[in-house]
Amino acid sequence: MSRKAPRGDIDESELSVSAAEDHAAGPTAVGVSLKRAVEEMGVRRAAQTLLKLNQADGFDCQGCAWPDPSPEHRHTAEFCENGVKAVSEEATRRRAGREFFAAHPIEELHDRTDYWLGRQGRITEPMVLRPGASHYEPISWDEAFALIAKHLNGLDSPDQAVFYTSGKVSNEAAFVYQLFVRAYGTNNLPDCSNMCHESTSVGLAEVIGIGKASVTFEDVDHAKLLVIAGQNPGTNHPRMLSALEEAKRNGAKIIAINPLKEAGLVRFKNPQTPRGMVGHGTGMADLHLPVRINGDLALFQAIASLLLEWGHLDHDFIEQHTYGFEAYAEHLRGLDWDLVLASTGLSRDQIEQAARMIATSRKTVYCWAMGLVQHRNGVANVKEISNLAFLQGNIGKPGAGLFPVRGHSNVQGDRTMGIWERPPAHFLDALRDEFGFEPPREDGYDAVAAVKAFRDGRAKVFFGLGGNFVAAMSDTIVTENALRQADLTVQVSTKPNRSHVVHGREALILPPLGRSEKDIKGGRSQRVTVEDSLCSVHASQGPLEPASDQLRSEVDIVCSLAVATLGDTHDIPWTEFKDDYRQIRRRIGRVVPGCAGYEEKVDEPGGFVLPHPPRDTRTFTTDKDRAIFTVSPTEVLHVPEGRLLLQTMRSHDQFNTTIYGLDDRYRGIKGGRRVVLVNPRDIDTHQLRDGQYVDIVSETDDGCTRTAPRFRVVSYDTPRGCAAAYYPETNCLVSLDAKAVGSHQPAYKSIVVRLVPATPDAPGVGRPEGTATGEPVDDGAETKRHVAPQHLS
Ligand SMILES: Nc1nc2c(c(=O)[nH]1)N[C@H]1C(S)=C(S)[C@@H](COP(=O)(O)OP(=O)(O)OC[C@H]3O[C@@H](n4cnc5c(=O)[nH]c(N)nc54)[C@H](O)[C@@H]3O)O[C@H]1N2
Ligand SMILES: Nc1nc2c(c(=O)[nH]1)N[C@H]1C(S)=C(S)[C@@H](COP(=O)(O)OP(=O)(O)OC[C@H]3O[C@@H](n4cnc5c(=O)[nH]c(N)nc54)[C@H](O)[C@@H]3O)O[C@H]1N2
Ligand code: SF4
Ligand SMILES: [Mo]
Repeated sequence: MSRKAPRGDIDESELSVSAAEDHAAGPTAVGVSLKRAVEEMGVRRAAQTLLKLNQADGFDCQGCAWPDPSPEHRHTAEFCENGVKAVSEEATRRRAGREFFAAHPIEELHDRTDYWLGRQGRITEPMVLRPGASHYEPISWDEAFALIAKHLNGLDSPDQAVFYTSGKVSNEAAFVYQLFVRAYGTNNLPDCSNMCHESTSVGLAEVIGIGKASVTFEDVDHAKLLVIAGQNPGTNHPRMLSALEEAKRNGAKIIAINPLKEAGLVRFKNPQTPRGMVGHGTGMADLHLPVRINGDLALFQAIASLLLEWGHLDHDFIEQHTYGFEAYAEHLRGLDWDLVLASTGLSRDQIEQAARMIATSRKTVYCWAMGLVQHRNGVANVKEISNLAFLQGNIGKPGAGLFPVRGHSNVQGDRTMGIWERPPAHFLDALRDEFGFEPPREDGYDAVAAVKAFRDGRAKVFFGLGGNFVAAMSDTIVTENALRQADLTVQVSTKPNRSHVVHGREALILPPLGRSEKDIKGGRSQRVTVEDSLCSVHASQGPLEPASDQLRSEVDIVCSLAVATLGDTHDIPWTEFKDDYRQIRRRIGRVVPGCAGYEEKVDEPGGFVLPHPPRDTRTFTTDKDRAIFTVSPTEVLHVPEGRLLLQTMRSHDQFNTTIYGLDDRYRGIKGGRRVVLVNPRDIDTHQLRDGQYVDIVSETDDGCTRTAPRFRVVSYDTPRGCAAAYYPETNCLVSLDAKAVGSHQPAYKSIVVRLVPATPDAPGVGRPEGTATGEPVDDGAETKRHVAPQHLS
């Protein structure tokens, strides 16, 4: 058994652990940013790029979907450490050209981690893997489009094709993509949102009529209280800390609800201020509630029951704007506090403290991210935090509202543009009226359903516009085996990743321009548009020369594919679209609600804000034409004896499946990623040792055990019974059927696991014995075992 890391790949024996940090950003962040920028881009290119990042005349950061302040409030350096990492990753000088693919057979690439693959640099030309071939080889764009068209036109039904989207795709590319897919004849448009804020979209749509945040940037500034639940802004939305600092300066308080004491929610050293660079910085959370994983629903209900008991309600709002209050109040009156304490792991005193802060705030903003939604009851969690806001009328008034903080920089915009497997009828009607064809009306596959369709042979062609589907999805081994059944897999990707090495019978990689790059078409420099977490739409234009002269924009790729596949069967001017994006925006203005006059509106510096009825006028377009209180049962997620509840999260040195580096600085983990954070008392009761190597084993309803081998146990301040590890290494533990009720979002954050001492107890990288293929091992016992190879990261 190999215990040495492949050359240049992750060597977990280098892993070191120190105490978690008590603040985010500060001078270290500036140092790390500059170092990363210069290493990847060189000094000149780094300066050229960063001065345009998040500026009104520049390009939108490829990192998260945190909004920009209005143009007059922007700094010259309007970005964070992780924004610099995101840009550096794209604007790197490294190249994975044809020589790279010629030098590395697919078999070798298959054993590499996503970290190593990503570090090889930008892909420079289209590549194809012919049936049975050992290497990817160059192919012309025209030949590539013809090959895809041949496959698509050869299917028995358009529903045998699946078109995935990741949330970096611009509004223009997203619009033409969904148009092409529907003109081709299917709604199979799963996206990263299915794994991300799907529970938010479903839950909010039900209770307020729209699945988006109800606040503005100013509301955050003027809030008196911010409740931040299941979110780690110091790492994942770092500029949010500046907004929180500003709010605190205006007198706001913060409650953090999180199993972990995340550094960014303890203290922030703002690099834009002297106090942040040399002083103590700003204290963030006034109260941290170290809730047990999945204890939020019970916590929100307990707080609500106290508000009810103490009479801190906005009766006018409840009466005029809500439905279902009585049933909800009835449920709260009967709340079982024993269940609450068991579920939350908190004391009554801690909960009362939070309730008092909420009771006395007249303007509260509720923020959340993955910690609330990636659970079986993710939709119920979203509805429950909404209940809490409704009780005090904290929606549709200044300084208050619901704020799901989105992930990918344009994930929200892609949905607005129609990337959705369950499109509403009015959107399809508008497409029909504008383009003169009848779009398919049946719902398509979401991410989980798409995997099942490949697994069961119902789908044959996978097309991914960005992202890294196989690595991001749950149930890695099942997902990989499913995608291997495909006739053709196509990935539109900037850099090599796992979805290229887990491929169908034939495979293509199509390299697009990145957002930081100039996009010249028809002699004119084209801009694109994006939407942030606060429904603000603005333009983005890259300043850099493209990584290769072979790259094509995503708009071009989609329109060219449409021409190759559909010919002139539809009256859609694909070539005009591809040569002049204003023509696309004109159509967006006519089809997408709230986008009339799109071109003129995005001409404004800073763009425009899409309408949001609850935010703007307290109008709720729900079934009841009111905000709806809902009743969800109070539950405790049952964790059998000897097991722990595992959440899978991001380190400070990754963007989803793109691993930038191996340091999770704020949590004190350096030089490796295969760690499992466990409460010290659980380490004792489970008869483990700090630093010991264990296999993480999950047992799921399908009777299988799933194993992620060789993780180092790290003693960490997390609630009893709870553990944490990084994604995507642990995705193999989440069964496809572990998903949220109502939204089908994988339950990545509540996995019941046990930790089994690994043998031999030594560090290293390599495949564990007997699991080379990653196939389920049927060892004759009642259950099947899925053991993931260790390189799955
Ligand atoms: N640098 C960087 N930025 C990113 C990303 C990235 O990978 N890297 N990814 C982007 C994307 S796509 C997204 S969706 C966002 C994700 O942003 P986050 O949602 O902040 O990301 P996670 O790391 O998944 O962390 C979730 C937080 O929830 C907590 N948590 C886990 N389980 C529970 C629970 O049951 N209850 C509560 N209350 N808390 C819980 C965890 O301790 C952690 O602090 O970030 C975006 N921004
Ligand atoms: N266990 C666990 N699993 C999770 C999560 C979790 O918290 N825990 N989080 C989930 C969430 S919130 C999300 S959003 C998904 C993420 O799922 P995805 O969006 O599918 O994954 P990413 O890692 O963001 O995609 C990275 C790849 O995108 C390509 N890329 C980068 N920039 C561009 C570009 O400009 N254009 C194109 N065409 N390609 C580009 C690169 O080739 C890179 O390898 O993962 C989900 N999976
Ligand atoms: S907060 Fe998000 S969008 Fe802003 S610079 Fe940082 S990574 Fe980019
Ligand atoms: Mo996400």
